[in-house]
Amino acid sequence: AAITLADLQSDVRLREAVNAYCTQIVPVYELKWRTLRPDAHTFAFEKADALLDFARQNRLTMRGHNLVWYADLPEWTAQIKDARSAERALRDHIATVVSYYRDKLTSWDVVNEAIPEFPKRPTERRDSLWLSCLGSDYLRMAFGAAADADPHVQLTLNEYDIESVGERFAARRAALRNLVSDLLDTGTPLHAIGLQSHLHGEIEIDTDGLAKCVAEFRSWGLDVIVTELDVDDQKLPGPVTERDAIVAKRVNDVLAAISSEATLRSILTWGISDRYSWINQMFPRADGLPNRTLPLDAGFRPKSFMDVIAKFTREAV
Ligand code: 9MR
Repeated sequence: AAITLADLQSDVRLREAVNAYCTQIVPVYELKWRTLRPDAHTFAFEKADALLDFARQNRLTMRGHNLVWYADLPEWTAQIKDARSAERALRDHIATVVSYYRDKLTSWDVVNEAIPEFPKRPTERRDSLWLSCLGSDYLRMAFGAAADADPHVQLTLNEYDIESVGERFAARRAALRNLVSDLLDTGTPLHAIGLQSHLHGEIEIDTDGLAKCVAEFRSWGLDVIVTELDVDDQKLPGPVTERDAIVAKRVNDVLAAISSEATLRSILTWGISDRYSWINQMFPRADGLPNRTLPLDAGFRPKSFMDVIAKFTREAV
């Protein structure tokens, strides 16, 4: 599960739940630029280190999220305006952070969310500081720098809204496919595709489209992992039994589609308890009922979401 240090420190039930159910954690904030980089010269590893200590004390592994993203950059990065300073900042960040955690993390989201929200063409890349200063070369540069700094860690390209039925999702799959094939054609050290799987309760999973996409990535030698699973239930019916059943079905469908074509070696949910979910702030329900988006409810009781995860993790063993 993804966790934040603040929640972990303030709630013993969260610590217990992570210990009871998880084998792996990922920091929500603590490895992002905004936390790690108060200024251009400083690396503030304390919070991420505290999470790594927690992981090690409890025999959990930790993955890294993320090295390059269009969002959540500290204000000082607005001073980066040209190719030279962008390349210097990017290389400095990746070399320092990845070598600091060398052999300590299992996997890194090297680039997060690199395709546009609504791609008009598969060749389109998402607008960012990095794209505007460096063009799409920034992707190759980032993966290369990460591989130099830790030759053993799994290097991942992480993307959302790949999983569901509809034109936009199909266009996003096509754009992801284009980007991945581009990276591999140019010899980029890319090892895995992270499917975030922030699922939309009211939209079916495109099991065929997703399975095809996963099969293709596998045929190119890539692993496919689930990195941020949860289900936005904002638009689902209120009654809890009905709502939980739809949420569990979405989770089942996405995991079934992926594992029909790949061995799912890693499933991370974006939080573990409904008490701590970004969906509560971003997509609250109009009827005022609490969201039910994660494997445990707000009282840390397991829901059918957890049974589905258990089924797939058993199958993987
Ligand atoms: O859930 C995270 C939220 O609390 C943060 O404010 C936000 C910005 O750092 O990031 C959210 O996590 C996102 C993740 O980093 C990338 N994929 C989408 C996640 C949900 O928005």
